[in-house]
Amino acid sequence: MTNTLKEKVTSGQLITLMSAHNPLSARLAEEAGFDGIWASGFELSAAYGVPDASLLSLTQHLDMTRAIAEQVAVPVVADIDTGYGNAINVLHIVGAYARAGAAAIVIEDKVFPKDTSLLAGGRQELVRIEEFQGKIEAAKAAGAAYDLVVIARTEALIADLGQDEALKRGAAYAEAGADLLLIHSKQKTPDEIVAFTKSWPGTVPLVLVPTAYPDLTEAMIRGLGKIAIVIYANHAIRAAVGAMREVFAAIKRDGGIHKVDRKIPAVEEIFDLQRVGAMKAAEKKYLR
Ligand code: SPV
Ligand code: MG
Repeated sequence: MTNTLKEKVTSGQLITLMSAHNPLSARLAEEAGFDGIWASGFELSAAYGVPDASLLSLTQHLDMTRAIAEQVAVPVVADIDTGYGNAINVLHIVGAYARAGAAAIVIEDKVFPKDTSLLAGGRQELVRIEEFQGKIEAAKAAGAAYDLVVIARTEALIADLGQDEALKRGAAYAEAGADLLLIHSKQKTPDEIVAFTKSWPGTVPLVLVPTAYPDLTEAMIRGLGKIAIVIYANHAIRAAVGAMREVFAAIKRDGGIHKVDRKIPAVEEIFDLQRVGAMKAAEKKYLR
């Protein structure tokens, strides 16, 4: 099977990924026209009601990645956090993600257990560069048979280690064989990311997650060059939370569902998202 994500990266167009925490949100993202799905650790953690701090098991995230990949045609990029341990854990799990249908994995250079990146005062401790190079090499080796894209993510700016450290780590990760580099930032303006992009020698293309600096538009990202992928990393769960809060409050306020009914998607829309039509067609064909 050809890796369509790899083809898109090679084509030079800016790839947009939307987050998902289940197959339904992934299907909605595909329907909206995103190029691929971000199987986000943050979103899945939030969906389980727990912090994004290495609390969910590998199996929980792997199973959700598989369930998502089974329901969409666009490529799925799996957020494997720190790789659930050391390079041996990475070697052990990356093939499983590829077999689950992931087109790419993103692995970050924080210590296990990690803390989420955008939390004020979060624990942001990085592993040694050599150790992370070993993890990247393990991921490449385990993914080779599947043509898996390996994206190395540095948290140097998240950990306040500065541009030089971020550039040094990026270069070391590209040297270790990473296909792309995700550079994460928690600054409220794009300045830090713009400065990094300008200094980046372009050894491998970059991946951005503009959650903290939402003013950086796709047009601006294209203008910067060197950036292959933009990830909208938590907009499915935030949209879901906003929509549920609003509807639940309205039902309580109105004392029934009589007012909201016309404002929310009809049950038939959900049937469509469940592909009930295809099942009905199959019933005609196979049920005797
Ligand atoms: C995620 O969506 O799980 C991410 C992006 O890794 S962030 O939450 O910003 O770390
Ligand atoms: Mg994550």
